[in-house]
Amino acid sequence: MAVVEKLRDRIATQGVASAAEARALLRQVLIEELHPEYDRSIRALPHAGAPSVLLVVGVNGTGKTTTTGKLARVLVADGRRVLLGAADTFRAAAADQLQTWGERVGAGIVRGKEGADPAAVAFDAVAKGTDDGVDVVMIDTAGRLHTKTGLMDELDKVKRVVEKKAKVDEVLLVLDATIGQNGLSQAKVFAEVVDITGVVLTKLDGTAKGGIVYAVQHELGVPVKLVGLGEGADDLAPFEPTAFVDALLG
Ligand SMILES: Nc1nc2c(ncn2[C@@H]2O[C@H](COP(=O)(O)OP(=O)(O)O)[C@@H](O)[C@H]2O)c(=O)[nH]1
Ligand SMILES: [Mg+2]
Repeated sequence: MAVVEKLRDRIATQGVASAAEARALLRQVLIEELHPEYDRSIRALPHAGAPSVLLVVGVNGTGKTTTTGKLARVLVADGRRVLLGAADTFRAAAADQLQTWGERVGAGIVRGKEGADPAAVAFDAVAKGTDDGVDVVMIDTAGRLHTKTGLMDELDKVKRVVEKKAKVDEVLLVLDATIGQNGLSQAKVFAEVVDITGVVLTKLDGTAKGGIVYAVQHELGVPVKLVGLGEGADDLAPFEPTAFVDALLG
């Protein structure tokens, strides 16, 4: 609606004479509505005596662990020392999956026993990262579709406990682009629990066009920072509004 209203306004005031001109205006408005001016950098620079801490949150299956692995790879390639924290302790397989990513991209891992307290594992990871002098600690969290209250308590606790040790620089919410508008309600629930600093929109390599970007940025007031374009280690890219709109318009 915001896009259509703005476009209608522009067309009326600018005396558009052809379909091509209207299309060019549509492109312009679509790009503007994505807020190209937002800061989309990932805050992953260490502080004096402490690593930067990134928390990765979202519903199960959206791509949190995969995104954690891919982003760790980008940071390692950038020359940073990265430690992963496996705070998804509900299934041993979840920590195994993260460990495999760590081995693949050259990042260490801290994991607990199956069923361990996620907040304790997150704390241990940040403590070890601080002792070892790493640059970045990335915490992969569990995201079961459980009750909102349970989710609130757990995530909130993870963040609070970590903050006893170091500042949390980024809370990245991972959303699956293929689930459309459902992503918006998920995003709202998470935003009530923790202050989201950026969104990662995954599975944009599928049939999804990712129109949810507009609603999510508008509702949360935080930028989509990264997009997932496949299951491979290199399939993560910065979100670029102009390129996104050009792909959208075909
Ligand atoms: N096609 C595609 N698949 C992805 C992407 N990101 C994650 N996946 C896949 O989605 C599934 C769930 O990912 P996972 O990281 O385990 O999700 P988590 O439960 O949120 O940790 C896996 O099969 C991933 O390979 C993406 O950007 N594109
Ligand atoms: Mg996972």
